[in-house]
Parts: sequence; C-alpha cells; structure tokens
Amino acid sequence: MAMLDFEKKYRVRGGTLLGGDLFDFWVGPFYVGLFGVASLFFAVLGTLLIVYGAAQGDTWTLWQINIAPPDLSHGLELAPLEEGGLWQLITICALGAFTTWAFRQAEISKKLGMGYHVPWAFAVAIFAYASLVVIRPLLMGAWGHGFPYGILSHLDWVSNVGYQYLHFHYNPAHMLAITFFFTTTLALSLHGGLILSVTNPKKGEPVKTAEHENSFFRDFIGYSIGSLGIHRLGLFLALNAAFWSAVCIIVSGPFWTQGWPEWWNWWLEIPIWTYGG
Ligand code: UQ1
Repeated sequence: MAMLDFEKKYRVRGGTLLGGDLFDFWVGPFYVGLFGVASLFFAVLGTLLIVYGAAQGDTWTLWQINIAPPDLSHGLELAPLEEGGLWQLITICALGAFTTWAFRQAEISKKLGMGYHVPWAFAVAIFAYASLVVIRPLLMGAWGHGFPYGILSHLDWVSNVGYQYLHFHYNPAHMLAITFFFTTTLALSLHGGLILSVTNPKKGEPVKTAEHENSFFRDFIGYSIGSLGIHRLGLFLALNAAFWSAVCIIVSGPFWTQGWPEWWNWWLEIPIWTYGG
C-alpha cells in the first residue's frame, strides 16, 4: 500500500489514551492529541525559562551559560527563583515534556495497532535523566545534588562527582553501562554496514536479501542472529546502556559512600586467598 493510501486508511479518529476527541487530529504530518499539546506546552515553557535564566546570568557565551540547582542548604524545599527555583521549574518542564512525549508515542502506537516498544524504550531514557535530577537528589536529601543546566557546567559536575568517589570507572554498574554503550555501537555498525552492503550491489546486479545477510555472518563467525534477532539484540543493548547508567549514579551516594575502588575489597577478602594460611 502506498504511503498516502495507508495514511487515509489509518488516519481516523478514536482510540486515544486521554482526551477523547479533543485534539484527536493531525497538523500536516504530525499527530497532535492531548499529549502533543501538553508536550509542546512544557517544551516551550521550559525553553523560555532557560532563556530567562540565561538572561539573569552574566554571559551569553553559549558554552558558559549555566542554570544551577539550589544550594544544598535548601534541602528538598522549593527554592526562590533566582536561587535554584528556576532550575526546579525547568526540571518539572523537562520531565513534563518527556513523559507526555512518551505517552504521545504510545497513543500513536495504539492507533496503529503496534506494540509499545518505542515508548517503553524512551521511558528508559527518561528514567536515566530522572535518576540524576529527581531520584538521587531525593535519596540524598537535597535538590542541590542534581546536575546544573549548562554545556560546560554539566561536564564539570560529572567530573567532580566522579572524583568524589575517587575513580568512577571502578563502579561496577558504570562498567556495565559503558560496556553496553560500546556494544550498542558495535551492533549498530555491523547492522548498518550489513544492510547497506546488501542494498547497494554492483551496478546492474539485484539487491540482495536475508539469505545473503545470514550467509555473510555464517561464513564469517559461524552464526547469524537473524534479521529480527539483530533488532531484539539492538534494543536490549541500548536499553541496558541507559538502565545501568541510571543504576550507577543512583547507587553512588545513597548506597555507596566510599571510593569505588574500595568496593572491590570484597574480592580481596574472599576466603579462598587465605585458605590454609
Ligand atoms: C546478523 O546475524 C543478522 O542477521 C542476518 C543481521 O541482520 C540483518 C545483522 O544485522 C547482524 C549485524 C548480524 C550479526 C550479529 C550477530 C550478533 C552475530
């Protein structure tokens, strides 16, 4: 079915998650929905607040603009606007925009009768963000533990928090997250390379199909995961990258306060090393 016929068939009202017929329409190619309106509202408001915050600061140099969370002394209070309250409002807008965006994805999936893999995947990314600015600050007892909104300032924050735990690369959840990030890029480069290689044959030759894809990997490493399997693997790797990123920062502070190298002392202390001696 051609794209335009397909759209005519499926662009029908009904089946929304929230809002009934209200906003159940399209603007050009975009589905709107109550969640689309809500997402746009939070995104625009949050962006305006960032620009307002930048105007309060002392620089328009893009890299140096910084909107900081409240001082630790404010604990879990709502802080005055110019003392981190702006950061709190921007955080609410960001989470509002992200979650309604996920629900808009779910609504579109539902209308099309598809699975909910896309919104669930996006939800894991939202979880990773929320772990930094909500979950860990709540567990630590102060919004001041959130990261500041600024290009250089958030990099400084990552560096400082890393050194607070002496050597963050010894954090086992961080190790897992990095390994999943790298493996995700490996899987996508193998998959992207394979698909482009079969769809771009020599001039005059037919485009190749799954048999060629499978044969390449069987010849190469004795195993092919299959054309559906590679997408399952890709989603699994990417979700784990975001999930373990969230875990590695949530455990730092609320559940482990020493340096991460010390965490490995359990390895040195297992009885087998001292058995008999
Ligand atoms: C693969 O086996 C496969 O199946 C044919 C693909 O599908 C198109 C792929 O993209 C890739 C990359 C592989 C190889 C992956 C593994 C884990 C053996």
